[in-house]
Amino acid sequence: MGLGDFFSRLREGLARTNESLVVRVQEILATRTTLDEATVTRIEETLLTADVGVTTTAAIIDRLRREVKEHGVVRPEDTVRLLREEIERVLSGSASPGEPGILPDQPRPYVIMVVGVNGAGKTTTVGKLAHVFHRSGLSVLVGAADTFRAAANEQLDVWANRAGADIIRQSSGADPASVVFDTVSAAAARGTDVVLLDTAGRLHTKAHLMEELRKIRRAAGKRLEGSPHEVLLVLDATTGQNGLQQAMKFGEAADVTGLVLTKLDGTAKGGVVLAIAAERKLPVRFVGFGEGIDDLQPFEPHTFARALLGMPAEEH
Ligand SMILES: Nc1nc2c(ncn2[C@@H]2O[C@H](COP(=O)(O)OP(=O)(O)OP(=O)(O)O)[C@@H](O)[C@H]2O)c(=O)[nH]1
Ligand SMILES: [Mg+2]
Repeated sequence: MGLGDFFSRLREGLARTNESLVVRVQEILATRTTLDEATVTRIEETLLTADVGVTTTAAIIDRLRREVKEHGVVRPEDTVRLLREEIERVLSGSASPGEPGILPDQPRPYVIMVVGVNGAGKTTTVGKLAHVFHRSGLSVLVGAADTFRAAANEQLDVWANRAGADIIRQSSGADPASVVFDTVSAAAARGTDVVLLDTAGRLHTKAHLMEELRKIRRAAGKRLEGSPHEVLLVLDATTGQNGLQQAMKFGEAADVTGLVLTKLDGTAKGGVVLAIAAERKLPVRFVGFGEGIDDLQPFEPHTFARALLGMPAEEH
């Protein structure tokens, strides 16, 4: 797939949010010639409905009011431009520096552990990530450290196969820390570039499950000092703001280094990305927007903003 195709897929994935957000704002503006107070209030409601969040909505609305005050009349097309600028500004605060997908100067093997609540999309994300790395010419080893669910191994096997990655697994019920140790050992022995560790879904309110996660983490560090180099928290965007807040608590309990937002295609509330970005607690590393292997991309604020707003890909 070329870059243009990737952009189209992202934009397609974000179509429902675009409809609930940008298209609605455009509809509101279509019948007006100036931006009056009633219109600003309707735009505010639209942003809140798309789960953009109170902080970000307030920032956007403040900006609109300031423009009206300073320049008197604000034309509808300028409103959409202001909206885009504000969205980009908020998103760029949450991007991680560098090129997230490619990892040129990182230690080898580069170990990434994937965590999150039940059903968030962890295993799917591991499969898609394996594909992203494999596609960029890196060797990938996947560790099946979800030994809790009986079918977990088979599901991960299918994804590893699709992505062209090898997998290390033990029987279901085995100690996940031991799978992690085995996987990192095998990767070190084989000279593998990237290790992806899938873990079982869990709730942060269950202390023993959080302790297990720390133990899994230590097992990687014991075999390879400094690893895991990243712990990615997978968040299901369809759970809306409250769900995400809960899951963020998980992040605090588990030494998470970055976020993956999944299922952005399944929701009209993709504005949650803005809400999460505004908090600036953890960088958004990847976004998932479908069940296919190509439906994951490194998070890049400018591109994401354009896709969210339904704009065409930029010409280079
Ligand atoms: N539409 C859509 N579905 C997704 C996406 N990511 C994952 N899913 C679906 O969400 C469901 C759960 O995904 P899994 O990857 O199994 O989630 P998990 O976090 O590994 O689940 P547990 O291991 O049981 O905690 C599956 O049906 C996936 O196909 C996405 O970006 N978009
Ligand atoms: Mg899973």
